[in-house]
Amino acid sequence: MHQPIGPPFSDTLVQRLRDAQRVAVLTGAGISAESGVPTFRDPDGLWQKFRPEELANVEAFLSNPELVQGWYAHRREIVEAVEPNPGHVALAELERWVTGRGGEFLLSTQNVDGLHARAGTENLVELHGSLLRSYCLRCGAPAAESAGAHGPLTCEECGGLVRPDVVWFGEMLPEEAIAQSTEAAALADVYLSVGTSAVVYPAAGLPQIARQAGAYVAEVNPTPSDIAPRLNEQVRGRAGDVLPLLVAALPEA
Ligand code: BJW
Ligand code: ZN
Repeated sequence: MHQPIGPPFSDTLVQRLRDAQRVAVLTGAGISAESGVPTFRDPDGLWQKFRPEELANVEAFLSNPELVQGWYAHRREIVEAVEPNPGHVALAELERWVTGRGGEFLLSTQNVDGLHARAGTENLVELHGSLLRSYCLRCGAPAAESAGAHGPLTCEECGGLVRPDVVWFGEMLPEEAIAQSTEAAALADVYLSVGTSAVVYPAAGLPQIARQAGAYVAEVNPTPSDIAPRLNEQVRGRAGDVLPLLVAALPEA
């Protein structure tokens, strides 16, 4: 018996995209997995080796700043050594397709790796900050990394501890970033949730806001996320495989 091999997504999703005026996307660590950036919660993820409570909150940082700075320096080296993958590139193409037809597009990412910008996405919101920036905990001055320092990195201006410009547990997301993302979710005709386990809020609330406001919401993930049952469609597959197929299924702008 031969099963016809079709695309992993429905005709409905393609049709909704064709008709959409506003498209918004949420991404998580899974979209960068195929570039070689480890996710957090998968079996080979970052948190199998390091416990989040030791590293991803401000108390952990204050009790062992060198350990936490070292962990982020290590992750920065990883992201600087990798390239965006076909999933990132397809989302940049999707933006050009939507805006080329006069529509609106926003990509809200939980990732701190800078790969969406490198792939060419323009209307981009970084909900959890960026690994590529640091600032002084005491005076707020942006800090340049100084390699080979002994002891924890400190601010050149005031001697305060230098921390990565990321959002840890218990910290507020950048106000403008969450406001813009919430508005785009509420107005979207189609919303894609890509490569996230959807356990961390408020980001995980965005696809649900979109659904409640009437968008067609699809998830792209090889395994169902926490919120999958609440969405319209689950596209099972890797972002780097599925998203280029989805963009190829759209008519020329
Ligand atoms: C693939 C793939 C492939 C693999 N293709 N897919 C409401 C209810 C309950 C709790 C809260 C709530 N509101 C707030 C909270 C508290 C807390 C929270 O959410 N806790 C929950 C865990 C219970 N939230 C916060 O504290 C947030 N702040 C806040 O709300 O402020 C207001 C406030 C303050 C005080 C009290 C109360 C409210 C801040 C959250 C900050 C999260 N920060 C981190 C670390 C960033 C820095 C760093 O990078 O180190 O962000 S945690 C970590 O998780 C990181 C990620 O962005 C985030 C999400 O993870 P993500 O991206 O989903 O990755 P994974 O690994 O979980 O999943 C990967 C997925 O990819 C999997 O599904 C795979 O299957 C899939 N996949 N290969 C497609 N090829
Ligand atoms: Zn300072």
